[in-house]
Amino acid sequence: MSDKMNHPAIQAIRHEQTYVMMKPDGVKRGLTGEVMSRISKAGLKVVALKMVKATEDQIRAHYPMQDQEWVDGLGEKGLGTFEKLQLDAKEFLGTDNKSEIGRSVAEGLVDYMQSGPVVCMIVEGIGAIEAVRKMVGHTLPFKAEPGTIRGDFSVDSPVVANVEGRAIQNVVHASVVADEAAHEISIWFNEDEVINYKIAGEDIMYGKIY
Ligand code: IDP
Ligand code: MG
Repeated sequence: MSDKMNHPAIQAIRHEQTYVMMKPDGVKRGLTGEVMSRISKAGLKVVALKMVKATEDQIRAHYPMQDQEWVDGLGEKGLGTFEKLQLDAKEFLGTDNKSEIGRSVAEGLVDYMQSGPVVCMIVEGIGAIEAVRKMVGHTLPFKAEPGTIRGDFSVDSPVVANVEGRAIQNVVHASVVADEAAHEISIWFNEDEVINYKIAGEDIMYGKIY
């Protein structure tokens, strides 16, 4: 092995970690094994794992509930779909204000994530954050490509969800960027819950095979 392989920058790429969580609908539908299988087959390693009944405080810490931009973004996602379908959001939701809609979606999310067990995982490997996010697919199930977890296993729409006053049920959560991953890992796991071990494919998938 080249000495450069031990360079901290290379090791950081090699051991990148992301936070993945089966949401209550995914757990109840028995999709945890399917999702873990896809992650493992891609060569990524689950280094921490547990099923919990999330508390309200954990959910409020997990999502950036105080970040107005994030809240507005939640409102905008739904509004875009109303516009596309030429539906008047005001008629169905009583408002077309992105902040108001976003706040109500965020509160729905707090209820959704407590509606059953979640399965929490730390997933490690080269480019793990982006790799898992690509596997997970678009937030809105009807926009998620076939082949992605959300595309293959969910079909929800923000219009239907917002009119019903609930969050979109899209099977799984995954971090988008490194800061988010670090924050989420710190919410759900203590350091002593992370286990280092070697997976069977590690030498083949992460090293020279000739
Ligand atoms: P992400 O889960 O793909 O990262 P975020 O924008 O972070 O998407 O939203 C968090 C979660 O909030 C989504 O996974 C989904 O469950 C829910 N959500 C997002 N947008 C809407 C919406 O317009 N209506 C209802 N629920 C939504
Ligand atoms: Mg997100």
